[in-house]
Amino acid sequence: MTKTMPEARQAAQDDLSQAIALALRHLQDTQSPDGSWHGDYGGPVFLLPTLIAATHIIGEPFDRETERDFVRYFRHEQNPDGGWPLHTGDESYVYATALCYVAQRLLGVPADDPDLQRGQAWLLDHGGAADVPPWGKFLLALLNLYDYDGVMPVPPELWLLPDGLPAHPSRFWCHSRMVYLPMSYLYGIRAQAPLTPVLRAIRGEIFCEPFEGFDFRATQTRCAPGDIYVPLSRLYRVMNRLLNGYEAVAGKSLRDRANAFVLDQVRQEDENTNTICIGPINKVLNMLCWHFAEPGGPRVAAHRAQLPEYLWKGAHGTHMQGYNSSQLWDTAFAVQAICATGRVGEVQSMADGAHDYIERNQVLEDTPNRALYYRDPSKGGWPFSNRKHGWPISDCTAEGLKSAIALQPHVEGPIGAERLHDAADLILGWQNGDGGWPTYERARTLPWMEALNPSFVFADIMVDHSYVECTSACLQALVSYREGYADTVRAARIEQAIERGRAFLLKRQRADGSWIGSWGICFTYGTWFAISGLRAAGLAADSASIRRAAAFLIAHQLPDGGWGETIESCKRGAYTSCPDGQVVMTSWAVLSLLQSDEADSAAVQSGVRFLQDRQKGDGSWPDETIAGVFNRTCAITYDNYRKIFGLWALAAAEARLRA
Ligand code: LAN
Repeated sequence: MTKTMPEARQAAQDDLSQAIALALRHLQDTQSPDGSWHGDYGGPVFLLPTLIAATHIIGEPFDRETERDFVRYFRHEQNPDGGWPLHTGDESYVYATALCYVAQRLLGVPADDPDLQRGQAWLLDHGGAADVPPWGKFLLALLNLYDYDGVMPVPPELWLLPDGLPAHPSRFWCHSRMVYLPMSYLYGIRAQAPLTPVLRAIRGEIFCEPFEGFDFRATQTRCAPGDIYVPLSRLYRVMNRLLNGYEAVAGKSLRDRANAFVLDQVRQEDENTNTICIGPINKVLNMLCWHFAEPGGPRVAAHRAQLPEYLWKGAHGTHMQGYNSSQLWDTAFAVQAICATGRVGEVQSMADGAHDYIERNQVLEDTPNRALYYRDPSKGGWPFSNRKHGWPISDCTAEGLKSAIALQPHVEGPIGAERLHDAADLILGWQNGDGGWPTYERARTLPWMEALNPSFVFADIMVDHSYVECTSACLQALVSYREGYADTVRAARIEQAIERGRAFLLKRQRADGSWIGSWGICFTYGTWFAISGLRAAGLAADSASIRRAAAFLIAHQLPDGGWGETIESCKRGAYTSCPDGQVVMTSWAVLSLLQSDEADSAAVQSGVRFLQDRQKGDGSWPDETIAGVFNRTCAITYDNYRKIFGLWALAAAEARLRA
């Protein structure tokens, strides 16, 4: 007997409702005791070798079992061609191959191990250590596997220049600044591990030429062609010549003063972050600074004790993560997904736990003497991971604020209004001159400073530009804050900020209707943020901009009903489909279309069907392609995204049916 139309609709709604209940249960089952969702934040392969090099240099390696698990990870990441990728699943890079090879040798894997031999063959085929990009050469120099003559100069004296100069290091994007900081100290003192038999042996394994007598100076600006995404600019080459000239005549007393200045900055970063540091690289380099400045001292011990914070034991071995965690970020999205189901009362303890986490991890104070240490205000902000880490971020603050507000009616003892005001004020203060929002700090210099990017491998690392995602998140947060909490003065400021933010988003829309994302892959991510921001800022579902965006998404739907993009989208700046739909990207597309006048279209229905079909019996979704990215070239795993965005998209679809 065939079902009547209303019956069929009812059955479909029941199915959807069942899928949501399962996804909610799965979310509940995977919540950590602290109320957050804690998942793997791995992906970049070049990080673990840095950590292994550093623990080797300070003479405090990990226990044997962990070390074996590091090796297991390296084996898993090795490509069939013998090399290692920049991030899981990528092509082989000279950068990663040299570092992963060396790290395994330091872990005790013998040179005649067949996998290492394949790695070595690939490396030597592609230029060997002399073609490693600059950050890799720097690490090799620390290990005494490279001569400092072959390292592009990073003199600490640059910190002593007038800080009004556009190229003063204090004006760099905070991640580059905080890497450059310890690097300049280590470079300034030419820090180097003592030569041991294993290091001497490695010297003979990673070069195409004999180490002794090699012309290191000539290799400073060399980089394997396959590793290059951003070629070194002419400006940098000129500056590099000047810096080499300076190094030849640098006087001791100025160097000592500069080193002392830098070390004090390093100390403050350690104290501000409870020795976690802003990211994985400066964490390891700061530790090395103390190893050379105060060997065996308490600061080295404090750093060493915090290292495991960055490790993740996964199914294929233990690796280093891109941040100390993504807990706040994931938890804020989880809260919004839960609220979208309209069933908070059914999962009260989960909501209470998540609220606790968000409450306990808002930053409540500015950092001490912040102007001396080039820090902006922090009070009221939310970090990406936790309060201990302490660096607030614009969109993390925005998602923190949105989720705190969403939970206000549902929890006992919600976050007080004063703290919400602080968050809103911080967000208002972060807006850039172009109307968009940066990641951590208002832009401190001009976009052309990207010409001083020395990395070859990553793009957009010198300036905290305005981003579509950050702008959208901040707009949405300001709108929801204004509705319930803003006084008239703040409301007027918010009105203006929204006006400018909205204009920024509209200006960034591409001719094809899409927005490119910078921190997720890629157009589905950027477009979801932009549509959500514009709708919050008052644009109608049937406005020309949103219609064009919806048409773009519909044009890229795959035959299986889903959406899926690869990191090539980010690298090429052009939509690059996966063969099959992916749960996370499909969720972003569905969430976008539901805010457009295509909300009831067949495209949405088949997208939702795709999500339901992919869901497993326990409410989870299977592992799939990496969804996160940074600096255009490096993918990063957001382990919790499937369960959060899968649930959110289903919940939003159900709300639409009910409406
Ligand atoms: C992150 C992680 C979080 C991410 C979001 C909040 C998701 C984003 O919306 C804004 C940018 C931000 C804060 C971000 C920037 C770049 C980071 C810090 C990372 C992707 C984590 C690791 C990466 C960092 C630069 C890795 C170290 C490598 C270097 C090139 C220095």
